[in-house]
Amino acid sequence: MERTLLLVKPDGVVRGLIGEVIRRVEAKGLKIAGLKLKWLSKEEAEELYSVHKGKAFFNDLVSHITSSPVVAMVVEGEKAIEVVRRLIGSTDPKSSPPGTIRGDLGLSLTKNVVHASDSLESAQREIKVFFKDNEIYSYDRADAFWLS
Ligand code: 3AN
Repeated sequence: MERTLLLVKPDGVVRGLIGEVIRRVEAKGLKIAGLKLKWLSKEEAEELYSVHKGKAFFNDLVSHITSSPVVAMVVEGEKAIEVVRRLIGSTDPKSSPPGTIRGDLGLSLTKNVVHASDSLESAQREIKVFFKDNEIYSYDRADAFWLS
């Protein structure tokens, strides 16, 4: 099964949207294999966003993601990376389609409610920023039969 990292960013946390994001992940049928609240250090944030180093918005990104705790989830399922990316929508919430997390819940490009890994390589790197191997669990959803 594929694993991806999904974050509720500081704007989502302080706006009280943690439950709404988790609800959508669960309702979709994906499995939450790891879950924690974590306040990132500047160094951890720079590692998370290392692919954006040097871009004009890098400092804003790091300063936003370190402005409050985030909720980090390891989400597991068939094609989880692609499925979660579709669930969150496109980067700019103003043009993200209705029905997606960003399309339904936000307006700001930097404060765009959630982050999710965009490739297997990013998922593996990003999960390590938040979770030790023994903090990610294997178990079965009771409705697994109906979702496969
Ligand atoms: P996504 O989060 O959809 O994968 P990325 O990886 O291109 O988008 O960008 C990471 C984050 O950087 C976005 N979530 C957004 O907060 C911010 N970002 C991306 N492009 C811009 C931009 N042009 N101006 C400001 N912030 C941006």
